[in-house]
Amino acid sequence: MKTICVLGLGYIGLPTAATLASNGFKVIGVDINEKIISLLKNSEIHIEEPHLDELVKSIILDGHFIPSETPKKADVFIIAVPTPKTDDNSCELKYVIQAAKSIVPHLNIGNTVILESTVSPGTTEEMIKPILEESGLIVGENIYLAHCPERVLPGNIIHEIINNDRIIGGYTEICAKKAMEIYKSFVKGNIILTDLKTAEMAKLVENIFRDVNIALANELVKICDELKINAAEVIRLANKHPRVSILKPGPGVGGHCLAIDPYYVISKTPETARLISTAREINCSMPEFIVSKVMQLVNDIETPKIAVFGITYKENIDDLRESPAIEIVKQLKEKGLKVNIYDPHVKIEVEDLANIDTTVTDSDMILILVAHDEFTYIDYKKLSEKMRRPFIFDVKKIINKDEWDIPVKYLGEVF
Ligand code: SAJ
Repeated sequence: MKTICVLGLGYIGLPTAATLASNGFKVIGVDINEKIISLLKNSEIHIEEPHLDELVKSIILDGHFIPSETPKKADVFIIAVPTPKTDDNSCELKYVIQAAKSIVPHLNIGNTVILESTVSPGTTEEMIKPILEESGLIVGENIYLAHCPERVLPGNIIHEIINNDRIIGGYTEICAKKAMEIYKSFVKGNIILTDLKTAEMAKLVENIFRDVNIALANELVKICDELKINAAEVIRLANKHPRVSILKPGPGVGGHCLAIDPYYVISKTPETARLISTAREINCSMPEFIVSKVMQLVNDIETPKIAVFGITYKENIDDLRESPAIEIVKQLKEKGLKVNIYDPHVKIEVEDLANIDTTVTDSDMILILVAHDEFTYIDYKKLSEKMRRPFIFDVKKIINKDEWDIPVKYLGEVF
């Protein structure tokens, strides 16, 4: 049985480790965060992701998954640590470098090292290869190096990790093939081999595509607002064309991928990446736009009280990274509004976000910023009886306004 050491047990590393362990590998799951390791030793996990907890419980029980604070000898090393954005908008490599250095003492002839973390084009060869070669082994000759970018959608990771196509970039063709041997044990989609830089760039481009297209939808909302046209209806009608598919406008773009990855291309080619850069600006301006609409809706109230529904960066997860809802709450508070938040997915010790009644009581507006499933099951009529002035601003368009005898506005409507 091959041993795989997975470094980084976050949103990508843990599901990857769990999937490998349930597909016949012995997996050593490494994380520098002691809390994560001690939770795992008790068969508990630190993130919310559908079906992940059952999977982790079963692999710990059958002995295929061993949580550890340090790397151990293995046949394959997979690095899946965060690559956040630095203050100057380039790719922070310190965790990747730290992870690569930590495996050097454990490397042996024949080992394969795979980087899954998202990085700027050129990083795997320029930064990771020299670190691995500090072991005295030579990449492409007696150890193998590949980049296999993750492409799973948070909230649907366990399904996508198996069913999505995978791109594998190798330092050499043999490096790519060595990495493919691992992924083909569980990937049902196609596995496409290429070189390192192309794989790095393809990953970034996937998220750029989405960010740019969301920016178009968001800009249309602003344009239609100026022209007094219903943007939601315009998008619905335009999408009836067989080759048009405009994405959904919203409060902005959050998460650790779409809101960050474009900068890794912009920082490398700032003069050229103009569309990508403008898309970022448009998406980053959406919280301010939403706040201006809220202000317009409550301008007749002295100290408006807003009940914000949803603070995560998107629906049905607990991830707060780069969440536009956080920025909206901050800006509303700066304008002197009272804001309470209801989010059944988030547990913050200092604030109770799980109490819908306290959030809504005496409020003047329910502001829906995230499309959590729970928000579609609520009896809004009953809930509105607790409000000072019943009104819903549904930015994500998740409730049916005809169902409730309360004023409801959607983002994109004329108001
Ligand atoms: N959003 C909109 N309008 C839309 C779609 C999304 O405003 O029509 C917003 C969401 O509310 C959220 C943000 O965009 O704030 C990002 O959400 P998402 O669901 O589009 O994507 P992520 O960031 O959760 O995951 C993306 C995925 N990439 C693509 O779909 C191209 C995922 O497959 C990647 O693995 C992930 O980035 C990553 O880690 O790179």
